[in-house]
Amino acid sequence: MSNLVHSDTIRTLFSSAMSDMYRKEVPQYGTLIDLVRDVNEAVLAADPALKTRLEAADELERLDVERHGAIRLGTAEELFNIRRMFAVMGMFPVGYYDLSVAGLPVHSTAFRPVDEAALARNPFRVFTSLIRLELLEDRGLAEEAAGILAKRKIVTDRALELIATAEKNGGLTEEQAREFVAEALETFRWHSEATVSANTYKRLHDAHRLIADVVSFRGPHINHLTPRTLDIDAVQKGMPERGIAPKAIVEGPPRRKADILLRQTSFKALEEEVNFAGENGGNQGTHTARFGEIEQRGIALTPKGRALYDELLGKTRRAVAVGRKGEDASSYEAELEKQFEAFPDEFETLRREKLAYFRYRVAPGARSDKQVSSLEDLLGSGALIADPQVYEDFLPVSAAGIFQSNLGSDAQSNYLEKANQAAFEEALGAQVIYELDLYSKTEADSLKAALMSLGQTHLLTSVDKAA
Ligand code: OOG
Ligand code: NI
Repeated sequence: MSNLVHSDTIRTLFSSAMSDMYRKEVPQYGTLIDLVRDVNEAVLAADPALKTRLEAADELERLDVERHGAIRLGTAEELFNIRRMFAVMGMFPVGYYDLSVAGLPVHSTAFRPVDEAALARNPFRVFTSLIRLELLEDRGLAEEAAGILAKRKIVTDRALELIATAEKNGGLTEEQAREFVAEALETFRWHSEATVSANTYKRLHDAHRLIADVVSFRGPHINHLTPRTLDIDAVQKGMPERGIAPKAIVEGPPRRKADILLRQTSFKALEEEVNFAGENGGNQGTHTARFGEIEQRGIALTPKGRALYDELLGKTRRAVAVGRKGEDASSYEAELEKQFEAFPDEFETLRREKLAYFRYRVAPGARSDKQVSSLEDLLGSGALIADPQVYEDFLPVSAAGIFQSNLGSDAQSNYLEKANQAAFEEALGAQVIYELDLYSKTEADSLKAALMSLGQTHLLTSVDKAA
């Protein structure tokens, strides 16, 4: 059918509808968006070279619409249907994140676009966690929670019909797409009516706040929507001036010249009124679920680069632990800076040492003259350009820090891991994509295309040729 709209269009309709809804539900989100826009404009004005680089790499346009959100699901069936829903929007499960390492009874993936054109149009991502009732010690409570979850339906009947239509026809018409987006929004809306009594809520909450958040409501309310900033330290500093109190530390690597991976910080947004179910019309209480977050994205790292990152972060966390109330935040930051002196801070060095992923392109107007003897010659002469590839994914230790801080503590803790990717994929009904495969393929493909157009294919190694 030729009258089908592109999945990128559906994703953009959806992310902008989500943003409008979240702005209404969580007023501080609007304040944050304004602050981030101001900071990004100031950064670009002060750094024309950065602006030119982002423009040339096709990255500037997406910045304004770039958001990620997060949801927490209760059952395998929910995860299965959410995967099908996101597929209609061109979003696929990338990565497996085991958060049991931080004492959280969840494991997660991120639904996001995977191909380069789709990422450039709108890289909307949703960090999606599945609760793991099997990790609860209180088996009776785990069973009760499973019983409550079994009764709810988080995707509307009409949305399920439209998902089936999209699966059958390979997409949706414009009219169907609009209806689908409106129906999909229903899944992520906040519900102030709890499905459980105040007493049950308390027992779930005592077992783990996350369990109460997932089990007590009709649906998996979107719990934050995060804009991307070009200077997270400026936003962190600007937040208190606009009445927002951020968490104690910025998660991820320290501030650097050559940004790597992902830096994130968050704040508690709302304590919301909840009506609990029960006789006599139930009773009132409060629940904190929704928060705000910002992120700054840097270059994606190769396995070698990632191993170095993990090592330096591990050393930092073993040396200084930030306390529940953010104690020792400044010694943590000092330690982090010190440890990361061992991580090269020039894109050029990151590339030469194969610590990070790049995307190659031919410089405008560059011609292919005689054959050169190395890639370095082409880069040196300016005929070939290596742009950093943005890290499009998440970091488990950082995600755990964001979870913890919004569950009411800045304390850092390190537990034994209980990863179970097979069980996660069984629930998902699909395998997750290994994120690093995407970056390495982009790098190899772009290099091959650039060398072909420069007539320098003799420089391709056998590995590149096979890509
Ligand atoms: C998700 C927390 C993780 C991130 O950006 O790493 C996260 C959640 O609290 O549900 O948002
Ligand atoms: Ni987040």
